Amino acid sequence: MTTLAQTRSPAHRDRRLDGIRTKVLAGDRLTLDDGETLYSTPDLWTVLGLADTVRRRLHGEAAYFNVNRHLNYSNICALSCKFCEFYRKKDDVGAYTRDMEYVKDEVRKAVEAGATEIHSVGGLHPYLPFSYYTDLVATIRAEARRLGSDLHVKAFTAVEIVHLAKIAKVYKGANDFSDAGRQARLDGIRWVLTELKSAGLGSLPGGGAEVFDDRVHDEAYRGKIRSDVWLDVHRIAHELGINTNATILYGHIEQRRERLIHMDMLRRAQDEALARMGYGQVANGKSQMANQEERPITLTRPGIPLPEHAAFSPSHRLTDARSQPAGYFQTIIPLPFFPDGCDLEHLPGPSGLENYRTLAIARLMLDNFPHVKAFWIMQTLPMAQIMLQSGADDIDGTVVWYDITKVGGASTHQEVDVWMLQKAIREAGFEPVERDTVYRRVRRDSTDGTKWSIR
Ligand code: V47
Repeated sequence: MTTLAQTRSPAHRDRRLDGIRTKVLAGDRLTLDDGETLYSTPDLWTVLGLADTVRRRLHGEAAYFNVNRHLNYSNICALSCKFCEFYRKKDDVGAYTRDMEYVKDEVRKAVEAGATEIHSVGGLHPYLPFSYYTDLVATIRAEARRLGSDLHVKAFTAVEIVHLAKIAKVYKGANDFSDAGRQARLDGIRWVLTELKSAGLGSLPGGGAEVFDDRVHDEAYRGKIRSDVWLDVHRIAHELGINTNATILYGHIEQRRERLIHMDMLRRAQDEALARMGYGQVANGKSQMANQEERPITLTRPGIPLPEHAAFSPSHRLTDARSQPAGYFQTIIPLPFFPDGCDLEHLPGPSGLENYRTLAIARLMLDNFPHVKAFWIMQTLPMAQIMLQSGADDIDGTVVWYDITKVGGASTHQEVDVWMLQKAIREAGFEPVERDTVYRRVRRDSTDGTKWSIR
């Protein structure tokens, strides 16, 4: 199989990438300036090829997908983010809030389709009580079990979690900027996550991060939580043993440097999460973390177990693994901005080449994220195939209904079956591996493909 890396045009070879190549091959962390070079070089093939090298080192020939369904419980939102086409106000045409009968019906369809995951997010509904959200999670889990299956519930972005803390009246001290005020808010977030976990929440999706920059925040999504709070929610989730994902929404009013800073903030947060899992003690018992600034925790060096293996397989246990389960960021999902129908509709959105480049740079910069997802719904399946050759190892799942962005402004019904996902992955030169939400391999029953177990 010829990879993109091998088809690089020598005419565009950029010597500025030589030092970056050396670092990538050694598994050393790239700087923000390296990231700028990766963005500015005309030698795109080398950028994609380097990301492919890292991706193959971590995952070999494997490319992951899952069987999932999205369930948007309500599109009513107190916010009015300029990039968002999804939200409605309470009395708008098309506003909806799903009741538990609707939810049960969706669970039945998911189980009949053999799904392993429900991905559920919604707007910041101003009136639903906190019990609605615990009911939602508990109903999904209970109904799936009643039907003889199980569904992992990946639900609620960090933005929703903070909203729920306000709804539950546990987000105290919103205007108190002292340490005590901050601690009160953190306690509220912890309470919400603990309640949701008890109800059956399995993990947090990566949405709501947008771009970690105050200027961009104030111009495009004022009213949303800022980066520090988004990172607090994910850190607390990790402390509670809940895995999470992260996104970056790019190609609107942000600068490339701001994307790189966003990536850097995420990898620092992941350094902390991995340290909590016991990373830093893995290599010959020597700490990788002697000085965090100098020795960040990277997963791209040879011999470092991926967190999912460290978490689930006794043979990969970290020498210093804590007795409490610790969560971490599983995957980064670069989301290209779709202008259709939102307040920033006049912007062009990112080009195809910018999409490839940003995904590859995410793979190179986020050296401690095990996975990079090319979300095929937004990237398109043909582009996701090339992204598998340039940094991505995951293309997400069967999805069925996706309401947040509408490709071409039209139908929200986007479904591929497992066979099509597998075919797309094979065509791209990889071995399709069905995973569950936390990246364990799924085994399908040979006589009834809707039945599954974890290998
Ligand atoms: O947070 C909203 C983005 C996100 C637009 O965790 C837009 O596995 C582009 O987070 N153009 C929600 N993007 C989707 C999301 C996600 C998707 C797939 C998998 C996972 C995961 C998470 O969608 C929002 C926002 O950043 N979004 N509007 C738009 N016009």
